[in-house]
Amino acid sequence: MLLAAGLLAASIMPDAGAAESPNIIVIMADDLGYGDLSCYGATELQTPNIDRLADGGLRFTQGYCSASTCTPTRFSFLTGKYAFRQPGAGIAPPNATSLIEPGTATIASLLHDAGYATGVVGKWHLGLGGGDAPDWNGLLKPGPLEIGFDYCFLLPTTNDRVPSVYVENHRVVNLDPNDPLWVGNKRPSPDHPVGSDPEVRKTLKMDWNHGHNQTVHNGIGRIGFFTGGHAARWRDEDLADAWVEKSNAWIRDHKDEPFFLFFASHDLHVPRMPHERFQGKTKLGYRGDSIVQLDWCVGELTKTLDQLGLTENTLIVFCSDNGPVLDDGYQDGAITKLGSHQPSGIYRGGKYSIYEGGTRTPFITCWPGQIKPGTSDKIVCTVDLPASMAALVDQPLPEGACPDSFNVLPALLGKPEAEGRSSLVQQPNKGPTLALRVGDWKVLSYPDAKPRKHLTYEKGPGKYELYNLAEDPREENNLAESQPERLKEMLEQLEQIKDA
Ligand code: NG6
Ligand code: CA
Repeated sequence: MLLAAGLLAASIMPDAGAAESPNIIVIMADDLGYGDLSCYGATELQTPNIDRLADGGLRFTQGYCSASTCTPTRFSFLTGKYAFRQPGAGIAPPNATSLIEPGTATIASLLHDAGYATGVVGKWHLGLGGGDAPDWNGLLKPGPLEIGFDYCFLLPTTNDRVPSVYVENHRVVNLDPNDPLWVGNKRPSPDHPVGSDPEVRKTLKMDWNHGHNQTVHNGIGRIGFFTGGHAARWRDEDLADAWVEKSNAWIRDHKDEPFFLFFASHDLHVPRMPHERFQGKTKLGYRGDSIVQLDWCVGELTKTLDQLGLTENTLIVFCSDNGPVLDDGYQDGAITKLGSHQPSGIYRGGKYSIYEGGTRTPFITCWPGQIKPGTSDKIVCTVDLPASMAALVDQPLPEGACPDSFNVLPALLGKPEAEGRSSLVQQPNKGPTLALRVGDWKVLSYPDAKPRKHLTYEKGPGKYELYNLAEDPREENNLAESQPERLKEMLEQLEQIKDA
């Protein structure tokens, strides 16, 4: 199967006469579910800028991210390798070091080798630096710059994990050497403000529900402890503005050469604390307001492309890193204000889940003049972007690179002859639980399922579940017992992929 993907890469190119070396922007949302956008059926809020991409491009109904949490999806999106193959590719903790080895072929290195300027702005969450922990006061190396990006401006971990600072290229931005930054696992002093302290808790701007009771910064408890670095600290409310400002400046700097921008929004990951101007914009509380903020970001990027005359020569891919979650540890009204909104659309499960809601997420491609507007039911996944973008720019994949990335470029461009992926492995946060989708069928395998308390890491009635997604898109009718032959066949295929 991998071989077949390689052959496809060589044989199917976009139309001759298509703009050569188009700019490429991948916009990845955080925790955005299938039903969270008005172009995917949401009625309780409006996302006009993202809808415009969908109206002018291709809206996928079977577009996936490869895992139902962040780090594994981002790992796979960059490397074209399923995260279950990579030890330590679960949700990265605050002091995680670089997960992707320098020299690994990534979507960025492939495009860089094809002559592109390459930048990443926003959430990283793939570890920084080497050794035991990132050198927060020194050089944060290796990182994006060692795997193909020329420029980075980052939220190093997540917005709920410390440290709450920006990183630009190899350094924390605005760090005062007289106020060094310390990040660790233990409360650094008895008077250090932590969310678990009942007195401190009374003063919080947003209270926590579970976890998120360690260092308090900007009135919000976080995961992990940090001190120092005061001049370098951001406000949650300003993150989206920072991503837009840095991205637009970088696009302007590179307007005369082909560029690849990975715009990695933190929206709508917890703590959902959108800028004051978006607070209260929806009836759905800060979760809805964060979606509107994300939509604003998309509008600002497309406005810049328009101003620079780059719209026709830019392919935009819009996607998410995992499905939706309502209570992810803060009391932000996501549940109480939900009303009739359906974050996963009709699908079962969401973030952390192996069911469709965990990984079937909004997926839109837009390239005016090249992609005929419409919808597509082809199966495509974020893990396919390295091989597909390499094919777009005619950049050969090095031997063994991006092993799980299929060239689905024709599907991404809506070509009539296009086929999507023939199979797809879906992953919750960590293995060994995995699902395999082949055609309309999906098998779920739980070799050592350990249901966890607050996570929707559901365990099926048995060790295996089998669904026909065409007939049963909500995964309610487990056919594992009634279709033993098919179950066996698909489990064997999953084992083959795991061993490949
Ligand atoms: C969990 C956090 C959750 C979120 C998630 C990572 C708690 C209780 N839960 O451990 O809030 O941060 O990790 O999300 O702390 S992800 O989208 O980056 O994968
Ligand atoms: Ca996420």
